[in-house]
Amino acid sequence: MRDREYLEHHLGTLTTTGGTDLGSTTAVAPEVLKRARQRIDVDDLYAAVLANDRPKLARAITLLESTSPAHRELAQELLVRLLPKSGNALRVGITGVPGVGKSTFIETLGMKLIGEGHRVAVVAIDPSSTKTRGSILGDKTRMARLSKEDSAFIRPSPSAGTLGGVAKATREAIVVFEAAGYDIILVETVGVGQSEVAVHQMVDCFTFLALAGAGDQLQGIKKGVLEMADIVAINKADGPNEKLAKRAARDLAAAMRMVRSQDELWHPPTLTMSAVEGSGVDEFWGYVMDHHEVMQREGLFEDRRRQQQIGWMWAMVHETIRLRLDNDAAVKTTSAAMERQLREGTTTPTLAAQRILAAFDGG
Ligand SMILES: Nc1nc2c(ncn2[C@@H]2O[C@H](COP(=O)(O)OP(=O)(O)OP(=O)(O)O)[C@@H](O)[C@H]2O)c(=O)[nH]1
Ligand SMILES: [Mg+2]
Repeated sequence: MRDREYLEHHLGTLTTTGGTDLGSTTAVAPEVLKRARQRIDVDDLYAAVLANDRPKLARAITLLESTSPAHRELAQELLVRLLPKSGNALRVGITGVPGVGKSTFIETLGMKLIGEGHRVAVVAIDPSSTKTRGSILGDKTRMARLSKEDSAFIRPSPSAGTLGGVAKATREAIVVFEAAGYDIILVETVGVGQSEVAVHQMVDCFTFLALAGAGDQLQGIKKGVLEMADIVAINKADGPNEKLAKRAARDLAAAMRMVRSQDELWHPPTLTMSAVEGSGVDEFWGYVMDHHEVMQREGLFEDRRRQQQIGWMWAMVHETIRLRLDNDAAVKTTSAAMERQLREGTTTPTLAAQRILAAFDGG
């Protein structure tokens, strides 16, 4: 039922024009906005979000993901009103290579949390996903129990677009979920490209799931991710794999000590767990709580959120400029000419760059 609801809202009146973007850089014509307003009642959506009306919550988020300029404008109206009601959830990021068990873990953790009386929203960032429909259903089957719970809401990644656009939609979805009273937000991202950095920018606690390798190798671990992680967990520590996982956890703990300063107020713990069997999940959440307590006590919690707001603002500025640059007619003409001249060896990259920027400034 929920899948159908979800798809209906995707395929219904709020059509997206493909790809999630930061939206238009030009003003919306008043008559276009008026027509959009006739179909989308912001007052009604606002009240419905606060009342946690599930179909309308989905609709509000679809509105945020829309690339139509009129929808973008209405979405911002809705967000501005919801913003004072948001900010009260704990936001936890969960990253790790494809197949490490993030969705399985979120299902187990989510069930535990709603059992304790929490309301859990799950969002995802997967800018590489072009098979949106497939992954919606895929994720829902992986979280089969959680997706049936009234205290949980699973929202798959917006359809493929720029990472900036996808991250923006997810961040805005968090505002909506918080206003609707969800007190824990879990953000899943696949550990490829820059999506981890984007998630780190929007969560209070950033966790990293890893696997023990075939030997005693650790798999898929980038130094950058260890630098960001607040908690590290080796998943699939079950059956014959358990011993290997324990050893991997020790190695990883040592690696963490190398990349992290000992002066930090929080020393990221490394644990083993099994998302399938549920072992280690309580311990994991205990660390999330410990981390939260330390951050609050040291005044770092609010600091981090404020830093994120500033980082977010600049990300929007950079992304918007990049979009404008890419879509600028004068830039397109000049850059074609500059690329030709570079191939012919009749200009230098510096001069060519100057010409393109001059075209942009003049256009
Ligand atoms: N043995 C074992 N298998 C697990 C565990 N957690 C997940 N799996 C299995 O690993 C596979 C991948 O799990 P997912 O939860 O889909 O992994 P994911 O990280 O969400 O994958 P992507 O969304 O594709 O990045 C599935 O077949 C799971 O059943 C675990 O703790 N132990
Ligand atoms: Mg997954």
